[in-house]
Amino acid sequence: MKNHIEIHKEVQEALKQGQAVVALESTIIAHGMPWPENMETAMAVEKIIRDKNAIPATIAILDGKICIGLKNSQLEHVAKSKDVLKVSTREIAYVCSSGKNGATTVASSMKLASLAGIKVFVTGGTGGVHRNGENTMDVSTDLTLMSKTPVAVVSAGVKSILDIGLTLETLETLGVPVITFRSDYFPSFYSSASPYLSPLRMNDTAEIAKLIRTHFELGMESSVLVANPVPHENEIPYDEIESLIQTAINKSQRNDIKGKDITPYLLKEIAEASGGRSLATNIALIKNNAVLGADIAKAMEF
Ligand code: PSU
Ligand code: MN
Repeated sequence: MKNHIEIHKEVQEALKQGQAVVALESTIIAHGMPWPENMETAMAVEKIIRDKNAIPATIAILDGKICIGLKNSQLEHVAKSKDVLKVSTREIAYVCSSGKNGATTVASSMKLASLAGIKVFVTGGTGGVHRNGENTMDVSTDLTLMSKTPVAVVSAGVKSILDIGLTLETLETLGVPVITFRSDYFPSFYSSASPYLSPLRMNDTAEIAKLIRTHFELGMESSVLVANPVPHENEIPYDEIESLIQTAINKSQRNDIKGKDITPYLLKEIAEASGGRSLATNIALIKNNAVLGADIAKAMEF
């Protein structure tokens, strides 16, 4: 396995010392946001984590090598180049064996973070069960990996391009604890709430860190999902974003967009239709998640 993975020196050192490390995905950079906002955000998120005295480890595959922790030049390649494939778990071996470049999703980042020994992972939003998923069977591998990867995930919930209710049901089936930070309702990415109650609510990071620690000490194989509502001042009200989402889904069906292309397609359509407003919200919530993720990772140090 060592032949395929390169852990950045700083990340390696932190893991050895038991210092807090926060893993980050790269699909959000390569396929979730446009240049140059993607690069600026990726760097800002790393800085937020460093300022909290934790070490960021952005994950990507470059020239077939799995990189845990990126140099700025590598980050820039992921953000700028057109040759960076979207890599979920099933594409990892292909991209490695063919020496290609890939940006990792929540699923593949979790898997690789776990191989490196990292316990906390921060993203914007996770994948889930798509609307009409009970017929199309479009269910993100993110959920499968959450069922069998002991890495905590901090996200702003799931977008309503997904079926939030079915996603929460599936997380229950898969045995994944779901905690919402300081809210009774599970957040819906652009909005701080959704119509769905969160299975658990916790108000402080030490309490969350203790639950995660206990979950892993008991040998549970699943993840813990920590949902962090976008700050009120940055949110887009549920009803407002809903019509844009519906228009984007209809357009994706007319254009016969399928499989792994659906999520990036919808994100791009919604960003354009909202005149960049959804992008600003996206950036704000990722930063907000980085703060919480770093706080949790720090609280797990001791
Ligand atoms: N949701 C977002 N932004 C994203 C993604 C999801 O709000 O950028 C990305 C993440 O990398 C996630 C992936 O893991 O999309 C899920 O893709 P799919 O639905 O094809 O499994
Ligand atoms: Mn899918």
